[in-house]
Amino acid sequence: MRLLALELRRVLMPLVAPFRTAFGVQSEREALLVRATTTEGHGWGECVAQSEPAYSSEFVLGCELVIERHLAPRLFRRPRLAAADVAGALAGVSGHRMAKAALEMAVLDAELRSRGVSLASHLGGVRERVPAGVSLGIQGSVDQLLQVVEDHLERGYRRVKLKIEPGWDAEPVRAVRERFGPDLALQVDGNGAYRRCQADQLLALDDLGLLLIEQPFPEEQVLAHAELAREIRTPVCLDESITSAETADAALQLGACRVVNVKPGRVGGHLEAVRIHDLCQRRDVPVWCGGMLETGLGRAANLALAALPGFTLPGDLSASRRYYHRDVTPPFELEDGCIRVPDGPGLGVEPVPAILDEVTVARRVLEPE
Ligand code: OSB
Ligand code: MG
Repeated sequence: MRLLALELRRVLMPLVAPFRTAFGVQSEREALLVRATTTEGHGWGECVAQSEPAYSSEFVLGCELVIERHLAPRLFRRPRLAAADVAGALAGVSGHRMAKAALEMAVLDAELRSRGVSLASHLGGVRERVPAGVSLGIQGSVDQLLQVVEDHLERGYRRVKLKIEPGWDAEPVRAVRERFGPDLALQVDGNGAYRRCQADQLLALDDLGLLLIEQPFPEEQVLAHAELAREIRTPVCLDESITSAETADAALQLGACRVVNVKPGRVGGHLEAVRIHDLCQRRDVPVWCGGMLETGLGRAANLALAALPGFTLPGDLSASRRYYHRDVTPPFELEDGCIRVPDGPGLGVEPVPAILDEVTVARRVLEPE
């Protein structure tokens, strides 16, 4: 097929509650949605970059610019384009994986819709429903945290992830463990906020029965994670540091992690995410699907990925209402602590036009020269 146009929509959606991590507080989600028009029909992509380059170096306006100036022209130039060619066509641009992933997702959706194949079956999914985990931000007090955890357990979430930072770690996490008991599937995420010399604060978490500790040190400190992994019994999991199948392979060889958080946007797309799944499966390394507060479009694509057999831990895949009062797609809901994997062609979901228009703050259409 041939790419005829790319529509970029910047959307702004209020979050149900502010989300605080070690790198900042967010009360709304700014996101970039991409609609690809091709000779075979259209498809949707979502860019997971946030407003600020804090979680990673990419950010929404930067993604718009790199798509317009550097990525879109490379795709328009191709007389024939399949989703499997997108990464290669964009390889001359270094980095910018979240922007690239959004384009690949849109082309892949278009291709699969036209063939009547669901993304889950295309990627190799084997599950119809996946267990839902919830990622809970840093709270104002331990009491508030206990309340928020309780609310989500009542809704049926199967696993809880707590955001931590120096000063908000052993005490709140211990309080949650004591209140909800040893059977609660509990893990923590440091978002790179710890220095190597603060390893003692991480070791203080080691007797709390955590499933894993996610990315305590900054993105580039892979060796620091390998050193910690030798000192701590709790499995170390990497998020920010895993930017490709290549870096995942290296991190595993270095012993920097025993579990991998796979986020398609961070690694340049769903096809690269499947390669990470495959290499981890060959080594018996559990993977789980991370989240970036996606709208229903990105959520649909993440659910498809999480349906693969190596995703043996619950992901940061929550119901739409955990994030948004009104999602751009029909809302994803919890059913007995699980979310159903869409089985329609492509993503299996589409934005509701009226809602999409309401949350759109900027829109432009890119076309071949
Ligand atoms: O580190 O996993 C993270 C959200 C935005 C940026 C980074 C992260 C997160 C989350 C939320 O933890 C996951 C979700 O529910 O989408
Ligand atoms: Mg994380």
